[in-house]
Amino acid sequence: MLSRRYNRAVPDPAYETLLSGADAGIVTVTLNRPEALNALNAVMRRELLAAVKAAGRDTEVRAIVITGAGRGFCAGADLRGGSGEREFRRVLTDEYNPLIEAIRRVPKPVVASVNGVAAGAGVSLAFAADLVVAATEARFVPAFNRIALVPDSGLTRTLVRALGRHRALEVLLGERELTAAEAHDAGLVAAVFPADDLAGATRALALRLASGPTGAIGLTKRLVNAAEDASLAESLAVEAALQDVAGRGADHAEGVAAFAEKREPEFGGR
Ligand code: T3D
Repeated sequence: MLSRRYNRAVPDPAYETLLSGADAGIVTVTLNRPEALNALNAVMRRELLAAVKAAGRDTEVRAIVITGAGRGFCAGADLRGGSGEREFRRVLTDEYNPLIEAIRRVPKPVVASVNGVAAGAGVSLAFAADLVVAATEARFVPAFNRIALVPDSGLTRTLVRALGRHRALEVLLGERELTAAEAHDAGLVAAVFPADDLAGATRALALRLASGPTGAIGLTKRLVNAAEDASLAESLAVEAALQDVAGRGADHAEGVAAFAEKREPEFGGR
């Protein structure tokens, strides 16, 4: 249940590295280590996963927004610990990958509101969201090769699918950052706004999503996830199965009634 009734992100005693706010069916999670451009340390990775899962469980939450405090969105892995003795496979398998999967699987729309620079796994995090909106000065810096690492947290797949092999390699090997405008042109970013307008535009988008047919939105997200890997036959079968679920929801009945009565539907999210 949404226990916190406020419309801006504030310190939450449950979290050390996040601000969190909830109202109107929207949970806003703000990465809050601005002195490190919101780099992901172990605590933040754990807390962000917990926040996404909690929002997924809360039946009153109908949209999730992820953004950053200060001038950055997220600078990827926290590098302040140095390069020695890092357990890359374990950390990726146990911490980053579950976070990316949770964002992809949570049956509610997730909006990344990219307020500034994103780098490394911060780019992966932004593009794991369902809809990405960005400030004009936001930029997407691959960063991995610069410190002799490889892309992770899903970025290879995202970029190859969005840009194609050669442009993805140009970005990843050339360490060529994408501006917000370039990411928009590539279809990775839905819309770009002046910095001062980003929060308002994000809220308008989240409100629209949160007043939509939440069940059908969650099932549509599941279909899109499945369609990325499925054959046509598999995709058709999953569509049929999930349409059966959506078609039994109260929001579908409301949508049909509103159509017949020539009025706007009022979706309750069920
Ligand atoms: O072990 C694992 O976790 C495995 C997983 C790896 C996945 C990854 O994400 S690898 C990639 C890690 N990230 C990076 O390599 C990015 C490093 N940062 C940068 O390249 C630049 O900071 C930016 C391009 C993001 C922004 O540049 P700029 O000039 O706008 O800011 P800045 O001056 O470089 O940074 C501002 C502060 O943030 C600065 O602190 P200071 O000097 O003011 O006290 C800087 O040290 C700090 N900061 C930036 N990025 C990180 C960071 N602190 C810790 N970790 C960071 N990643």
